[in-house]
Amino acid sequence: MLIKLPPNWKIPSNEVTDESVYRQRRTLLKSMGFLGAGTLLSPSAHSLDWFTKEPKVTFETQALQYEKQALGQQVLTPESKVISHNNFYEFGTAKSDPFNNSQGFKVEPWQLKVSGEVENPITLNYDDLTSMFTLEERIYRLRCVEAWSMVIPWVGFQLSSLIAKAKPLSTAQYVAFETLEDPKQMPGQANRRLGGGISYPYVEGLRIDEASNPLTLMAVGLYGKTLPPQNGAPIRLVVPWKYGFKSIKSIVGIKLLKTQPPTTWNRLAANEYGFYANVNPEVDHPRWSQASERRITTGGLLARNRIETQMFNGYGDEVAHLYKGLDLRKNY
Ligand SMILES: Nc1nc2c(c(=O)[nH]1)N[C@H]1C(S)=C(S)[C@@H](COP(=O)(O)O)O[C@H]1N2
Ligand SMILES: [Mo]
Repeated sequence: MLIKLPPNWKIPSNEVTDESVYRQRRTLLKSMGFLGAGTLLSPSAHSLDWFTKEPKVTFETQALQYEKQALGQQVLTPESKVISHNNFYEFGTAKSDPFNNSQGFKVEPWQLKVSGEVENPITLNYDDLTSMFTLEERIYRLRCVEAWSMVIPWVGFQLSSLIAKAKPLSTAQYVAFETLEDPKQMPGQANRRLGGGISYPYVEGLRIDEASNPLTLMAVGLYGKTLPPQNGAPIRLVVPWKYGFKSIKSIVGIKLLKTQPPTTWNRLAANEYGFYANVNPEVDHPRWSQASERRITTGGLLARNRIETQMFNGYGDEVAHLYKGLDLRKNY
């Protein structure tokens, strides 16, 4: 008898909740007089501010058609936090910069070129991004190397489907990704201080077997709508078992290669950021522990939400086999 089990990422883990809890909390905070006036001056005042301020959205997102994933037991990070607490150095290094500096970002027209060691190089235009493949929802944990994490309902398609369309040659061993370079639109690329001193365009890479893993997602949306700029519009990578910096945003180029490509954070500080960057609670960052993380969920000012970090961010069943025989202390 064939028993078809759902993949691990579909199986719920924590307790059920959703954004309504967060809204109730806001109402409560408001009634207690916490919201509105920016009177607190401690460092936590700032986090209260970005947790509770309704972001001023001017960029227009569109509703997507996609196969929904059951919410199950995951505690989603509220949309308001997913879109206002970001790392996207092209728009500035502060967590609120990407939102604040990207609302005028132009995503149309867009071109995503797939090239290199392939039989069939292809270019996807803006409309192709959401129409070439059946879109599905994937609720994934996102674990930043800075030790905070979120649970995000992405919408997208497997990178493996795109790679298959390009017909990889047997010589293709790695996949390189490149973000748009446009200093006129991306102030962090025009100003070294604002852009954190990293060299642009931002580049990332995966081994071909990592790129082909069913978990590896090309996201075109979140919370059922097209991506806002600060989250990597119009298309970004999501590799849920790796530290967030691998999940490169606003991609214009995907190139299949024979050899391992350079990656932005590894280039900047090789002793701190490896090529693999698999989430691993046993291998600390040279400057901080990776054993636990601050889960950003529905809690406000007083929420601690410190949880233990899981090996491969909890996706070991799907990906541990990729690293058999590899020393994960050396290959961090
Ligand atoms: N091009 C580009 N991609 C990027 C980054 C960046 O600065 N530039 N930051 C990375 C980091 S460190 C993280 S944690 C995630 C954050 O994704 P989110 O803002 O959608 O949560 O994006 C990653 N992708
Ligand atoms: Mo990150």
